[in-house]
Amino acid sequence: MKLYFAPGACSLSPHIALREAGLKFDMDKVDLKAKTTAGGEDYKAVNPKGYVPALKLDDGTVLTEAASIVQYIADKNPGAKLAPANGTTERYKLQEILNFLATEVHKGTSPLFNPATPDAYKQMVTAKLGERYDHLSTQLEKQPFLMGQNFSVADGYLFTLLNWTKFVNIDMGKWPVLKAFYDRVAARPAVQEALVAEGLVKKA
Ligand SMILES: N[C@@H](CCC(=O)N[C@@H](CS)C(=O)NCC(=O)O)C(=O)O
Repeated sequence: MKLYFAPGACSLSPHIALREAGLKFDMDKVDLKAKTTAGGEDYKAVNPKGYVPALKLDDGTVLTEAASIVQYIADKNPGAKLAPANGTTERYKLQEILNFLATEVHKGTSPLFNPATPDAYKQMVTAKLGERYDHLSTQLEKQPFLMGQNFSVADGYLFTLLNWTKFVNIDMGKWPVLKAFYDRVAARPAVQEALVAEGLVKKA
């Protein structure tokens, strides 16, 4: 398998999942402006949508969309318990959370990275995002992880999205429960390995 990633982007979520699952994989860094990879590939030929993440399987199939990729990874090693079994109500709950993260939080944050976004719109987006953080905070007040007592692929995704707050001028101090969650997930060895591999933190 090969993960196409950009440091600190949403591809960090499947990257964490791959390490949590203990799977073997290669990585290829994507230049999102040039749409080329460090390995010398034309990235648009890999993922015509031109964005990360993409996961190329050993048979050549390319999976895209973070919420789908992380479920594939979880199912590759059920023993790691990164997702409830397919077909169970709990699995639909996981999909509900992944979809919320993808559409409300991930895409709710994206405009804040764009220098062309007008300030008034940035304020609206930040306020709406605050409501989403409030919801997540209420959930995580009751339990350590989004699905309950155990870490799942949804937690790696939320960690990735919360990691962006420092770049978009959002003060996590307003959501101490989310900050505690962030620190809890950051302390996981697989997460540290992913951060080091992407050059986001130095090896301890
Ligand atoms: N719908 C996609 C969105 C992926 C996405 O937004 N990727 C960003 C990085 S976080 C990207 O590569 N942007 C560059 C571009 O759109 O050209 C998913 O959920 O995986």
